[in-house]
Amino acid sequence: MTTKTAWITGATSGFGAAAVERFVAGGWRVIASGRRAERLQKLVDAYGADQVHACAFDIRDEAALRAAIDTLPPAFAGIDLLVNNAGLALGTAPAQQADLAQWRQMIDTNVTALATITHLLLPRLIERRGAIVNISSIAGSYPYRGGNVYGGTKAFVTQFSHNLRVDLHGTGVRVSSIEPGMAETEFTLVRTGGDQAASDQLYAGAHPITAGDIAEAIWWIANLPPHLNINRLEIMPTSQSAAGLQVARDR
Ligand code: NDP
Ligand code: 8X3
Repeated sequence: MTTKTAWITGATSGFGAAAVERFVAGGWRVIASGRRAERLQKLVDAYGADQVHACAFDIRDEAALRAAIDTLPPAFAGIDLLVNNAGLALGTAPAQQADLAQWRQMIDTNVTALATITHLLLPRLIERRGAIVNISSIAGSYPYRGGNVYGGTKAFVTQFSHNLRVDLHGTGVRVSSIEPGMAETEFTLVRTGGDQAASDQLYAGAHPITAGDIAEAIWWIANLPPHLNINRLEIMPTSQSAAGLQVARDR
């Protein structure tokens, strides 16, 4: 059996780092990308340069992305799977008090960069009859206070996934959207600007999804028989459920 290659974005922590570990354990080669070069280097040190190729760059930087693609070592140049995982939420303020720069960063990362890397890798994915797994979120389906632009970016990811499937009809390329609920990673630390206490408090006693749970879901989707496509997979911790509409009343 030929060794398969996955490009996992956002490989320096959380879901992405766990996915690198899962795919390497399963015998795949992995291109691991993210901004924090030292964390990527640790993956190369742990698993070896034959199995992990590190690409340290900001995914919003199109020139850096193109250079990373153009300089892939030959063994990593054919791509069977793109895991579009790099992303973030910034802030929890309601729209009327939110920071416009944070909105732009979320759009640039979660939407523009995700679409750009997908576009640039499509020829290679079509050549290999490969797969795309996009990491969306329940925030794209269920509105909540302070979810404003973050939820909007994830609604894009979900619908982009469905539309990609239609355009790729007949190519053999599979496209999936995974929509996790509350998961304990560095996500809340990033969202709150480094507030570890807020992050700990959010997850305390909630038995949230783990990064390993999502890595396992990505692995399962990617290794299904070629005639099966998971269109969307919504996963919540048992402790989380959707609740409600609100009513503002005259006083
Ligand atoms: P983490 O913060 O642990 O990981 C986010 C990853 O994205 C990091 O590896 C980070 O790498 C990378 N990233 C962020 N911005 C950039 C950038 N500009 N360029 C390159 N890489 C970038 O969070 P999660 O693992 O939880 O998040 C992974 C995905 O899952 C995100 O898309 C998130 O929206 C989504 N998600 C998370 C949920 C949760 O509750 N945790 C639930 C549903 C979806 P680096 O900083 O090194 O660049
Ligand atoms: C992360 C899940 O509910 O915190 O996408 O927005 S949530």
